[in-house]
Amino acid sequence: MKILHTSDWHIGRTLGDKRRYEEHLAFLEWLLGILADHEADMLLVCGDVFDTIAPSNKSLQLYYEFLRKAHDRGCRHIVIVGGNHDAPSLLDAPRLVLQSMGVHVVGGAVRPEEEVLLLRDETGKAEAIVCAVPFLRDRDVRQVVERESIDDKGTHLVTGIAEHYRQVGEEALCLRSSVDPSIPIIYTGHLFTSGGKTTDGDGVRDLYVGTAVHVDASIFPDHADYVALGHLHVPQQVGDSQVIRYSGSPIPMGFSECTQQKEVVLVEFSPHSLFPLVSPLTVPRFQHLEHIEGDLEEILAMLHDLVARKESVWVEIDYRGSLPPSSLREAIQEVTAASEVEILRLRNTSLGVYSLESSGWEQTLEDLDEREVFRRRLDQTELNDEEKQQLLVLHEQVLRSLAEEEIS
Ligand SMILES: [Mn+2]
Repeated sequence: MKILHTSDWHIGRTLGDKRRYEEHLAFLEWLLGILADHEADMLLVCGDVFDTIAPSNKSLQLYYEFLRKAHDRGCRHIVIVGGNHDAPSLLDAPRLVLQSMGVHVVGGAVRPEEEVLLLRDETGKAEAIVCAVPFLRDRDVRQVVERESIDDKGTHLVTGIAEHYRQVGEEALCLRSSVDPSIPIIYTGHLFTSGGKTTDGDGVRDLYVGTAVHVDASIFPDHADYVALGHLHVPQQVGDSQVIRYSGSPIPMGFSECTQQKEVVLVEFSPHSLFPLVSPLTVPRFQHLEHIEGDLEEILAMLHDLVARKESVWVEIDYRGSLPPSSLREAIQEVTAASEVEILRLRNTSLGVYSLESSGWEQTLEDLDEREVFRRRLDQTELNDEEKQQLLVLHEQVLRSLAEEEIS
């Protein structure tokens, strides 16, 4: 049984004013090739299929066409779970139609027994159990308790998530012993496990706002033969375990990920063995992103090198120096004009970057997250520290409830 594990496609993602459909299309075509080359029986997509809850028609088309092609080329089972970026109802809507192509969708949490899928080969023989657990929202896993503090909420949420996995695990074990004790049980998840690596600005939202809600890998049942995770964009195994892994995002979400090697994970179970062979496969780079920083001379030298490569490069520049933006732009344009090098973002690290006030330097809201904007706004008020702190807590609560709200 060969399984490919991937997550965090974020179809529809943009970078600056650049749309990234071509990269996604190239990745999905590549993935079809990999599925065929390895004769994979199953594909697991562990959340954040789309970048937003209301993906464009173009994004939907990429997704559906991929599913159809993967099915046509012999991938028997495709299991898709929702992430925090996905609208569960959007993923779930075509569920019955997709089922006929061996595509199993769990967009949002359902009862534990409904998340446990028994998958059969073409002869009807059971070949694997997949516990298709999506991103778990607060309302999925616990009762709201009146007057609880934010810390309590976090603790209750972690307990709720652990309890959900425990119940799913019980169902799965029970099912395996009644069907065939030699088939693997595979779990999915879209969450942040303690100790996980992230990079700045990789778009990994703090899922459980205002709390230090990171679940421990011990919430995954001991009998799990493989745990396929999504949410973190850096490919990594969790702790010492070879079989609890994040595949990471297949394309860099932003400049902070531009030097990262992107992967999908091949997981192979030989017959009657519950110890899989796990091999990460490198995803090619479909668009060259480059982050450069330095003074004028250094920046221009690096740009010259990039221009000489004669390939499309999207560049983020952090400039250190005192040239006004117009002169800097002019100097840069002299080098990059008529080349395939495009500057998507230009910042001055010694001037104004951390100020919202116009300094002549380009700064977009995209450079900041909502907390940072709010914090800066607070700094401009006459409020005392205690008042600021209270407002920060309230702001966190608002963000948290927004993140939990179902938008259909
Ligand atoms: Mn993601």
